[in-house]
Amino acid sequence: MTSVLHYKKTMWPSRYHIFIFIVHLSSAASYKCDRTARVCETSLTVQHYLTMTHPVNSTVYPSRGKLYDYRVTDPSTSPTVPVDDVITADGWEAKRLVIVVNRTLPGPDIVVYEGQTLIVHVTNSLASDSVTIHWHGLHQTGTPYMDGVPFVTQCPIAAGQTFTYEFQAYPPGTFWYHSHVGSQRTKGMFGALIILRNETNPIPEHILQIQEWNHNWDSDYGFEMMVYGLVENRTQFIPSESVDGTLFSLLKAHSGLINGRGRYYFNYETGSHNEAPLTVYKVKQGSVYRFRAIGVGALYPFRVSVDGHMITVIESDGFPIQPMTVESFIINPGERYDFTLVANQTIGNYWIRGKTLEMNRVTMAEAILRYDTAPENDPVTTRKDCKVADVCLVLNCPFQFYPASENIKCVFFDQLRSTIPNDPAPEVVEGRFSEYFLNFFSEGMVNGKMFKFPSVAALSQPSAITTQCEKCKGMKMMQMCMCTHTLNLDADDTVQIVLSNIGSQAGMSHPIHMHGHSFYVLKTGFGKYNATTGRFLSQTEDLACLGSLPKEQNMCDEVIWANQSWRNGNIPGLELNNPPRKDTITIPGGGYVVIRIKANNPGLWFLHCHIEFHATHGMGLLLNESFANVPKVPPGFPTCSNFEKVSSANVDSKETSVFAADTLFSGNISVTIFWIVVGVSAAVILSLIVALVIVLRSSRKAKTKGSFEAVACYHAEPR
Ligand SMILES: [Cu+2]
Repeated sequence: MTSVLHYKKTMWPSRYHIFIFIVHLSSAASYKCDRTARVCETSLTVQHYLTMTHPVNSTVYPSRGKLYDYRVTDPSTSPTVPVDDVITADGWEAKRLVIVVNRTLPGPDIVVYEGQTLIVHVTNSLASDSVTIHWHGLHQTGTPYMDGVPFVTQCPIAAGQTFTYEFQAYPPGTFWYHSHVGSQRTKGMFGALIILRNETNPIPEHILQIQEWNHNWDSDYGFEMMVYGLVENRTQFIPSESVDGTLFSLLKAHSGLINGRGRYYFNYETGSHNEAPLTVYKVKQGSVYRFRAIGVGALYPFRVSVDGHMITVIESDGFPIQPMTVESFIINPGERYDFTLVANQTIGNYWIRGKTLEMNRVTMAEAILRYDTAPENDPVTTRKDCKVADVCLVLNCPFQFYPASENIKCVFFDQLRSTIPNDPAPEVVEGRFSEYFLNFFSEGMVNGKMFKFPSVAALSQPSAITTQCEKCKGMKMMQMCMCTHTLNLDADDTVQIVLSNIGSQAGMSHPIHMHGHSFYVLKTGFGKYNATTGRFLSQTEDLACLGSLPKEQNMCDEVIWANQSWRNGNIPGLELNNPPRKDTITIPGGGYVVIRIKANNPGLWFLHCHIEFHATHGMGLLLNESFANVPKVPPGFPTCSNFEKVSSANVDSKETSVFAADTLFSGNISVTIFWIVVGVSAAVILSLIVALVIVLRSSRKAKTKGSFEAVACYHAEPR
């Protein structure tokens, strides 16, 4: 605790660090569709690039918030290099290889209006990797094959190829696009996707994309280091610790970025840094602004605040909520929070701060809120001092308490209320209600299974899948099974899912993202905490794990309610009238979240942790939603297959058909339709046969034997 208070006093630049920073907010390459257009069309090119590189002026270095050619020895008398043309990241001069869209980090903003058709041509100009683009938060109703998940909704776009996405811009709100292949997202392949409502006089707005940054680690590197030994300078690495005392991660960030810009601090306590340029948000005194914050990072949640200003959160993941005014909010990878800010302070510069929840390290992102006519200087503002008489509200804590000494009160996401009229949670209807328990494990598992992508596009080639979980039987690696883990949902059922984070591997919180839906958040359940120190004490008692071992030693592959009377939706404390909706929700370590959807969007929807290397190493599964009703892919939609030569003798026809059978006959309605079709077909065929027999008998008398033989193939008799 002491260290945090200490950082609070000293980690921000002192008055000795007043530099000039000029950065334009949006990339010049941003795309905004005309309001009157029916169809909006744009192109994205994916390529490798380097940080701190100018396409003409070569290598650059930062000084006093500007960039200079590496040959410049006296910046005060030399021309600057345009900041907009350079991916600065945190200004670290040893260039990092990035994978970016249209040579910018983040990629260009895409801004369209609700209901427009968006067409995006994606060209993969990488030399070797394949890519896809997922449109995070969009429901893709009627176009599940445009969801951008490799080997689930489409074949990945190979190097040199172009794929065209086309879908309806729905729902309206703050979204983003990103690669869904490996760790490309945190190598830089992402950008904002804003779907505007058709409203008159919207307030001016800004986009705030926040992430951690590392000079040489990406998620792949971090994961391998974790698995095979994290030693640096002959010293074992110490994992970072969260506010509640639980271990966070070994993944080390050097800095944080807002809209692709940050700075590297040599020493947080003295405030010395590399003078890299930051993102500047310009505001006019007296005006109100909407900020669209997007968590685009790999792993760490950030607590976001603005010096001298309160934040009023009005929307999350595209769904409006009753406004909640707070000192700060916590945003996880994949989440979005829209907030309004009133520029009601003295004209000047103010820090926008994002700080991770790490207690034994400092990782922070910063940007500048600059009032019109304010000097182009670094702010000298300080963070709000939370006091007993003036407690700070923090929204979306993944734990129950901050230490009492911090004078912070947590507001949990499930305490928010939707402002959408007539949008209650889907009801429990007998026979049409299913409840599932999904336990997310730190090692990359859901209910003891590590998700394995098929080697074909599952949505359009279901019968070619060979990685079903049925094949796991007898093939478990230790206690894990790697397979295409799938949960079948019946059409139009009310589906309740209890997302949990319990068992022997419970620890850090997991932000879980569902494709194809915005679920209703009904309840969050926490473990036990010490209200004074904020330390985590024990896991929730609301859930139990099958097996003989106690929860803390149990893998918790099968979770149930501790009190069986809670089944069928009878859980105390559910908000059913105005629950907030979301597509990414954080499950607290040792706790759970109850969500509901109506299974009314046929498709194959990935449900996964949005911590990048958790997802790439198996923490996810597919919701196989009324597969029989899935819209057909457009003509000519690409297919793909494994290149391995498989003899027909090696094809396990029984197991191959399991997925197809589950998917084709997954719902009661589908089964009914199937039997109706079979019955009608049989009747038609029988009628045809009877008619033919009558015709043949009558013609036999009049025609030759030869002409009879010509149709005799309908008879089973040997000739
Ligand atoms: Cu996770």
